Amino acid sequence: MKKFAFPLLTGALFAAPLIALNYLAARLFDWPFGPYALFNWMVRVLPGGLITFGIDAMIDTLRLLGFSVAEAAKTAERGMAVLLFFTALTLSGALLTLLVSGLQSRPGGSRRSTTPEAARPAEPAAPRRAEVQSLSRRQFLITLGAASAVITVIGSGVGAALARAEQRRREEEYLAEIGQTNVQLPNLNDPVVPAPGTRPEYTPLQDHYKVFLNTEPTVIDGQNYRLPITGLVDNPLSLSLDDIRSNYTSFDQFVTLSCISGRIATSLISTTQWTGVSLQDVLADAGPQPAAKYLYIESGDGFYETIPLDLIQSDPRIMLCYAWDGRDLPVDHGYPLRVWIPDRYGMKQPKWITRMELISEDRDGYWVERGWSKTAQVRTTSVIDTVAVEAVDESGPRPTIPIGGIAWAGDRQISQVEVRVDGGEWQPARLRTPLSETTWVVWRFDWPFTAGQHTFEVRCAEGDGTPQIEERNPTRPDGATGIHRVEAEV
Ligand SMILES: Nc1nc2c(c(=O)[nH]1)N[C@H]1C(S)=C(S)[C@@H](COP(=O)(O)O)O[C@H]1N2
Ligand SMILES: [Mo]
Repeated sequence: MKKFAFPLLTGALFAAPLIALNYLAARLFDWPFGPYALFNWMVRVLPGGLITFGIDAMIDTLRLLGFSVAEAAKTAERGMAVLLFFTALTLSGALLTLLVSGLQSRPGGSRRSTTPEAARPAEPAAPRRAEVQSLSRRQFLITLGAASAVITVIGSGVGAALARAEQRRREEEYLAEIGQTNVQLPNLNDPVVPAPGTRPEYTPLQDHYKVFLNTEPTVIDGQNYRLPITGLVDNPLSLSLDDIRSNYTSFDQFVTLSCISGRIATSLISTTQWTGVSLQDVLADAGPQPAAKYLYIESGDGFYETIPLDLIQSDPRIMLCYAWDGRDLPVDHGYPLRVWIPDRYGMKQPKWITRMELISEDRDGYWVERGWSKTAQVRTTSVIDTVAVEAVDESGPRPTIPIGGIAWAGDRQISQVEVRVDGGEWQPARLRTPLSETTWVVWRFDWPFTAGQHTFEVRCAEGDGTPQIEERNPTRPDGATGIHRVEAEV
């Protein structure tokens, strides 16, 4: 056993800096990275059953260790590739060392000691051959170890710094792509970078979808604006825009809004930041009477809706909103005031509000009267935005094609997104930390691809694990359900 320690150590001390230098060169000059190349090649030539077994074993181990599989799988795969390559290099190095030292200690090498000079009495202080060898071996190992450590640390350190710089560049690119915003996005450092072609996570304001009854948006004069709050209240109010902005605590909320009339993968869905005050605070000032059970809201364009008072009083997030994306509400989106109710489709959320009245009897809203859902609760959905065939990613052990999109469950959050190719196994996608608990989640799946024509499907589960409804349902009356499917040629 001891016989192999020296060659193995020598092999390892050569292997580590070689891999580090290779990593650096891969970052600097786009060289292939040996560990990934080897891994990739093995995956291709080894029998499929063995690969599946290996991947399953890895996933089971990750689960056992309590890792999120989707997040950790790629890191584990990379680690395995490096370890494998390191082992292979170390063994090759050890073999080479054995061969070289074998050559040096061949009998021919020591025959000289039988020449006449050697017949002289041995100098007593001369160390025996084995000692010389172990001394110089130790010297050799120390020197090699030091050099190896220095090169490994510097090579992998600089390589990692370059990789981080690349990540930062991508972030900046991402910010440039989503356009100008006054708003600080909380998740710019998220490691899950959207697949190229994924819609912007934060919708540029001018691209936010628009829906209104009339042919033109309604224009309201904000300067002379007053919001009357009347009906079953002790203290009827008439609030100016300034009253609302300065007399109540305002807050911001990243919000995804969608129209109930959108089909699966609709473009009638967008995300921006909403600013306003809690509707329950404002109503408290009006002093609702015990008989008051509903809030009736009327808009400048003839639209109207009713919200149960107990819903408003139980959910402080329900917002009387005066700003989007850090500026006054755009005219198209309801200037000067609109309402936000979490987890409801847009049809329950009036824009261009002109008056509010507390009433005792329920009254159906504009679209409810026309056959749409009474509650209009958001139905969980997931969408494939892109199969980025032009963006093959060779930075990992196996070349992959990024697939990406969004998933949204109103305010119920998304715990899992899965992708399936050609009706095969459902595989977990990685989830980007969303802007808030009420926005869509951007997901990404790096697919180790095969060429040809393929079908891609996506499904998701809510925060508590409830799966999205896979069965197809039309938009009317409750909102569409079903699995989004796309075809792509790779
Ligand atoms: N006053 C008024 N509010 C309204 C509507 C409307 O036509 N008039 N449309 C509703 C519907 S159906 C939707 S989907 C959302 C759309 O809001 P957006 O145009 O700001 O995206 O507004 C809702 N609020
Ligand atoms: Mo809508």
